[in-house]
Amino acid sequence: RSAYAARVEPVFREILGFMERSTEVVEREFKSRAYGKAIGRLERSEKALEELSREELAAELGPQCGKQMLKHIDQILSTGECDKLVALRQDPRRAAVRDLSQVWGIGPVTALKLYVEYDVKTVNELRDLVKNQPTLLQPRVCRALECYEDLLERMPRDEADQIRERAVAAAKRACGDVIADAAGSFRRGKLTCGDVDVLVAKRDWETNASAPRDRTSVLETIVEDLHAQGFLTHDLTDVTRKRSRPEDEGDERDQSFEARGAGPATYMGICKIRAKHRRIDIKVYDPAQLPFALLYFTGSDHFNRSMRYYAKKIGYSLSDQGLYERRPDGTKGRSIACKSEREVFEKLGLEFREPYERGV
Ligand code: DCP
Ligand code: MG
Ligand code: MN
Repeated sequence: RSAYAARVEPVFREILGFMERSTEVVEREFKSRAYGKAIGRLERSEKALEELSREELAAELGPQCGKQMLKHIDQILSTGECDKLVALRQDPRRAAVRDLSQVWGIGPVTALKLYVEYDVKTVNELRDLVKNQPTLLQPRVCRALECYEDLLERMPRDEADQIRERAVAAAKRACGDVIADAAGSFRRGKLTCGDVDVLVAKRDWETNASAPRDRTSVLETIVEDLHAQGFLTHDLTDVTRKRSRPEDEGDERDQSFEARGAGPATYMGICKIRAKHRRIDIKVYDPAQLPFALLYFTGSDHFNRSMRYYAKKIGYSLSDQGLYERRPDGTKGRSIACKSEREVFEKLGLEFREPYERGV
């Protein structure tokens, strides 16, 4: 790496880290998400970065490297620091946003609002406030807030394995001939997992494409079963439309439980195992989509991003639901069927990578 890139990158990464946790605050200082893009360009650059001049580095960063960013780069290069970043590290708004946005369902926008409008700086202060104003947060965010301490922890792998087994057993009870397994960090072989990501598809749908309501009803059966066992303790998605509340619309995350169009039925919730609350996600897909869903939900998200980027570069579009040819206008063209994850790599002309080789 060039001396320039080596000095600029860590500072950019810090700015980016701040952006991911506290967009609103940081955007006032740094105006845009350009730093994330800039790092992406540095990572993907095919140039020998050690040969680049300051101007060439700026060119390599692309159009997002405007006057402001160049000013920051110059300061970083001459002093190793960036004044705005120094100020940001001490900004009380940022500290509050960083703390509050660790609660599931609270994003930077809500966190900043809580700080500005209610002077809430910590999760404990938020709990006190919610006691007096129970409707301040959405019910599912209140539920997540109850388990806040547990959910901060990553779970050991053997515990994730037990959750996986419980969910797979429930899926088998729900529809017999079923394909069900854990994706995510568990499938990548990680020693700890933030949650367990379970993918389900009913085998006999292979010959008879599944309707959205079928995927929804299979998911409902699985979720009811796990509730009846006392395994699931809190829902973070509304399990039925009847229970969904109008004020839940326009949330920072998509909360729909029901399958929509060709998409999966999705459940997010909290289960209890060994006296700890743990996060579990369950998704029911059409089996034709399963190889793509498995690839997508195995991640890592960084691996996905680079694979999607590559697919796009060679004229395809890759998602959790399929691989498509890309028309010149950027819209999806013909869908390319794949029977396995391995086939998706093949169709893109890529060497297969085992899940444990797909990033941290
Ligand atoms: N994913 C993605 N882009 C996102 C979110 C998720 O590509 N914005 C994919 C890649 C992830 C997978 O979904 O690996 C599962 O998401 P998780 O958030 O559960 O991430 P992991 O399972 O990889 O890690 P963790 O152990 O923190 O759950
Ligand atoms: Mg996960
Ligand atoms: Mn997950």
